[in-house]
Amino acid sequence: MSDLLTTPFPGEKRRGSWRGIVKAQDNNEMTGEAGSGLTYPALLGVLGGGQLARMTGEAASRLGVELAVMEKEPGSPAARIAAREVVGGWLDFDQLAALAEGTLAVTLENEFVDVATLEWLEAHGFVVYPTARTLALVQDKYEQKRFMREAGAPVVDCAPVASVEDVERAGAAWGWPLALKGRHGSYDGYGNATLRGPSDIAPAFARLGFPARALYVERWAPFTRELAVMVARGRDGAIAVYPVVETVQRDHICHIVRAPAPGNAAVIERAASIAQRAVEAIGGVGVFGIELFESPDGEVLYNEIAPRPHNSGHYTIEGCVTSQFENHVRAVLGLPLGATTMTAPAVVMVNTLGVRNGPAEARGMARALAVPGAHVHVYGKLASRLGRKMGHVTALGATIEEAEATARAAADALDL
Ligand code: AIR
Repeated sequence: MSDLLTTPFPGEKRRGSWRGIVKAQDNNEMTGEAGSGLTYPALLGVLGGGQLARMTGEAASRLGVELAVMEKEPGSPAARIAAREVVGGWLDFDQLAALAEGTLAVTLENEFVDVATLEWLEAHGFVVYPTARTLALVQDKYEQKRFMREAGAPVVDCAPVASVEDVERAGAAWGWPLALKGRHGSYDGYGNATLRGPSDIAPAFARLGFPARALYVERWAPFTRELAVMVARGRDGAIAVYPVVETVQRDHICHIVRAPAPGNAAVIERAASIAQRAVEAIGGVGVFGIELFESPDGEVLYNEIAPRPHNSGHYTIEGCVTSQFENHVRAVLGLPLGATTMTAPAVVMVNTLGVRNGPAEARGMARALAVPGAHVHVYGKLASRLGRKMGHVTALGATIEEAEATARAAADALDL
């Protein structure tokens, strides 16, 4: 099993020895004294038109920056608040040119964009962040983990899968259960399976669509909770790290985010440091969401990085001095990053997922809006689907319990 990464969790031992740091493209024309202005109309191109693009647009708008949005279907949530809507697939180069023309920079809001799309934009002289290089380093989750591990991050053992035998060998080496995961395009737990033994392999292959979908297998990592950190990195390499948060998933989808994550200060510090180093290792520019696991013995394990604003950072809109979306805009435009300090001792975000299939309708809105202190966000998706992310609620408080009670009360009232 030459491809198996068989070292046990390296944890602390590897800290301080990160290798393979990619230098950012230092294209910093707007942060210097001489060029510290924007010219208007100022357009930011975004590949993807979902809620992340829409919230990026809200933040951009306050800086006088408007969005050009490209999505496969017309009428996406972000397109409806954008100055320019372009409809097309990622490799529709005429439409890509139409998106990028006249923009200050082009960014993305989901990592399913083709690397070739970013390469085409870069080759045609457009400013693109995150870069094609950065996206290429993270898009294949197996390669991402291998890269991060080689760079010194504490990453759980994993191996690519080409056959049933590969998984059986992993089981023999690491024991059962194992996690079988999609290498591309899986988020919110879509495309993952738990294997309790060899007889689970064939059904999991069928369910996950192997071999059409490439898979990798991962050693089972018992963890006590999930942590996440948003990190913003500017074109000049400046770093702004947000507070470490605790995330709670329900059916593999982010359900609650608690900020700051309660718990041992050393654990929190380690999580922040792993996240910062991960973004530096890939030469990231923009904001990045890093998901981590805390193990029962207080180790912190790297799970994955998203090269974009992230659900675990929605709390920053009201909960931090500068939101993840504003810092994303600042970073990709070459503007100075803003403070990531929290605006309250405790902030909690609760997601509101679709409870029916059909045209979207914000039932319960009046009751949700009547909850004092609840910041209600509805993404304006035209169709609801069971489990689809339709909105979220954030509340600030003196304690996590207080904030959570407020956020839950409003989220429970919403019926999207
Ligand atoms: N998204 C991207 N990667 C992960 C997530 N959650 C966001 C992006 C994308 C939207 O989810 O904003 O455009 C797609 O949501 P949906 O409900 O249409 O699948």
